Amino acid sequence: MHQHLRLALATATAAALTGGLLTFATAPAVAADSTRVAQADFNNDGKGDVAFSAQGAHVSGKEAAGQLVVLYGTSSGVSSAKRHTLSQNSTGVPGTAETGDEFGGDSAYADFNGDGYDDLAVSAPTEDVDGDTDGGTVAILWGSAAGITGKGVTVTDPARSSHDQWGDELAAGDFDGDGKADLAVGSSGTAIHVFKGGFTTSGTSGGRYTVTPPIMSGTGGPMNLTAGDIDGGPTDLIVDGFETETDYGWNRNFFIPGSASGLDDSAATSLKPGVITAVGDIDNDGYGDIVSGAYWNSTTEDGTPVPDSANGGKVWVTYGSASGPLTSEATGITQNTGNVPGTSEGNDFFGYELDLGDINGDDYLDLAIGVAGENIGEAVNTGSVTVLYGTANGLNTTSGTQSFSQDTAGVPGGNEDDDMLGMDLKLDDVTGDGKADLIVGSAENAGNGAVLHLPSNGRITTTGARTVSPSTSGVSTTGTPFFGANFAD
Ligand SMILES: [Ca+2]
Ligand SMILES: [Ca+2]
Ligand SMILES: [Ca+2]
Ligand SMILES: [Ca+2]
Repeated sequence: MHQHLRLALATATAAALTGGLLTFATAPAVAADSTRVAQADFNNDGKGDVAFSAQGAHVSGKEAAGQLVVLYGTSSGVSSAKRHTLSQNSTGVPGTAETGDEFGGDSAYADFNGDGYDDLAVSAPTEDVDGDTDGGTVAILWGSAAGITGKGVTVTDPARSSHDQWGDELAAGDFDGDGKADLAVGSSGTAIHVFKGGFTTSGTSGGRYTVTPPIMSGTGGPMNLTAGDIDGGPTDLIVDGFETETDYGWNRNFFIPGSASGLDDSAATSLKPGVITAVGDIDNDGYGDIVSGAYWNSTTEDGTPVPDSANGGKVWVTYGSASGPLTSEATGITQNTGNVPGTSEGNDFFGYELDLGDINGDDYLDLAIGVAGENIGEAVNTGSVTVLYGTANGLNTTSGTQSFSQDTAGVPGGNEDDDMLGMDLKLDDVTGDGKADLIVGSAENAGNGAVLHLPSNGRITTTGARTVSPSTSGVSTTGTPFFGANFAD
């Protein structure tokens, strides 16, 4: 979620001024989940780890230089006790922490060098590079038995003069099916640069090529990149962008299939809209399914745009198949669908963030939905999270649904204005029991941010719930660090 933080910053500012969320925005970052959902394990101990940004953090007095926080899974879940907090001033991390770099802006994990430890690609998308304002930088930080300790290399921008914000979007996947993880890097331009796997610890990749989805130029490039296998072949890429054929401001997603020769943009097809996407196999048929959050720019069933003010957000679910995404059969879910908790109201931002994971261990992936703009009682934009469970027939919207806010019994904290609970989230098994736990970011305390941990006992439970805060994690609460605004996917 790169652009997600900018949204959050803009939103917080606007909220402070107007008492309401902005109705425009660009996006958040999402997951490289494939059909079985690959969660990060940076220290290879069998327990999922989570990495997220505090990209607005002051570092050595430099505003929004940015930090990256990695929480390691334990049998009791994640806490600030087992973590690394890194900046560009940390030993081994390329670069230097400077004002406005926004280190941590986006991040994506995979075992890039094939040593068994997941590694983390991380950007500082608004870092100035050799006089190029907001040129952006990308680094890969290597995993190890000790986790992400800071040792890393720069992924050099091969076309600096043709775009800015190198690394504004990152996604990792095996797009050519050779068994080596590739890295897709977006920027302010339309071309996506793909570094082929076979990375060495000194940073050499196995080659490079570009793909160009049919998104409009001049709109800041793609909003989000999400890797996942939709058609049973090599990993595919979902691009959240803007449709070339329609008016500016109308967002559209694209499916770019992987192939033995890598991502094939000539075979790109259009998807339902949404500015944040996750991929995983909900119905356990072997094909990854696409969920996209159209939280500010939703549609009617025939695809006609609906003004944001008229809806609270929609999540489109497009199931995969051997022939690719079954877009014509996609279904839209809102808070008014079936027994989905809540009621759809303008600017609820239902679908602000999404992630898929298997909460109950039944091999059907379950969906967590951020509703970051939800008003509850007197608390404006306090936010909530909805959980829907997967079945052989897809997501169950009639029974078994769950919803959590900070006023839910057992959840730490309380609902306050502009907490924006659900501004990012992850469903990862951080306890190692085979059941995915829920990790939720918020803008708690005027943009300081916080990360809420809700374990699974077969369902998401508040037993064992805890909050991880910036102040216990080595992140200054000066300014608006937005601790937990953007999770690595
Ligand atoms: Ca681990
Ligand atoms: Ca590795
Ligand atoms: Ca499926
Ligand atoms: Ca499940």
